[in-house]
Amino acid sequence: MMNVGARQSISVVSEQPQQAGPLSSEEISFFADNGYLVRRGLIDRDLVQNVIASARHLFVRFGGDHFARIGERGFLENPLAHQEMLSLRKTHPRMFGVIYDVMQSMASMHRLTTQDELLSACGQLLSVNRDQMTVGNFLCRMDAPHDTRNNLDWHQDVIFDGEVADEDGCDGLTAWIPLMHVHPDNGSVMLCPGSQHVGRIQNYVRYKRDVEHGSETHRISDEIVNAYEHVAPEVVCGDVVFLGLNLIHRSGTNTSDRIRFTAQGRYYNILSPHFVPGKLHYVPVMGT
Ligand SMILES: O=C(O)CCC(=O)C(=O)O
Ligand SMILES: [Fe+2]
Repeated sequence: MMNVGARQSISVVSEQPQQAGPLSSEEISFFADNGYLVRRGLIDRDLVQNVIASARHLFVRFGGDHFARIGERGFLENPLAHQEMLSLRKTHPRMFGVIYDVMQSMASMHRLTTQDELLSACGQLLSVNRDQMTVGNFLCRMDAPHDTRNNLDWHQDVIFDGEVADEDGCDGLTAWIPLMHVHPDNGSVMLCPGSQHVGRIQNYVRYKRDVEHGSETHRISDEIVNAYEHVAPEVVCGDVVFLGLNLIHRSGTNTSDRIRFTAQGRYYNILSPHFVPGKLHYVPVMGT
């Protein structure tokens, strides 16, 4: 762990060895104490590649044939792919939004977030059998450089409207999966270790940004957030960061010239007294 210094002592978690097999009891206790856990090399990289291939197919289908000239292999490492995606986002923000929305229900996203090793690890962290969990809110984020429309300020995942399957947050978690190298310069997710112990925060501000194509964001008072160390995990494809639903965290700032691609799944323990039964909904985003 390297301390990059700041009033709030931001620590970059990197340089950990890859681990294999089930989570150890130390890892499970670390998650219980800190509200997060970085697991190296758990995610099948081929499944990550399939998600990236899906994104490329959607850009070809809805963004234009010129995307077909950019090869599938190394798509996210190709500066041209990022230039073209950013140009589409600028010139056709609605189409970029459609691609963003459809990405969420691509079959490859479901496979990524329901792979065996991941479900087993989630089951270990939630103390349930992997067949006793729901998974939903599959999310593939595409965070543009210097974005102020869609980045998320300090929040708890338990608070999201219409997505809450756990009214308390203590029996659910988010698996946050980088689809590329994510580091402080392109927006490592920022975490407040131990903040999950406070439980669901009450005086929480949620607001819709007053900008076109902006999404809702959240705010938790500085007083609460600054009581904690801030940790920014540096991760590569194959890694996963588990976040308890009550953990306070926020998007990092992407100061690179590329879109940051990440994925998430949210897992809930159906045996929990806090579990809220619900169903997922298909909402058309084009041609209606
Ligand atoms: O990846 C990020 O920037 C954080 C996103 C996040 O916390 C969320 O989507 O709930
Ligand atoms: Fe979040």
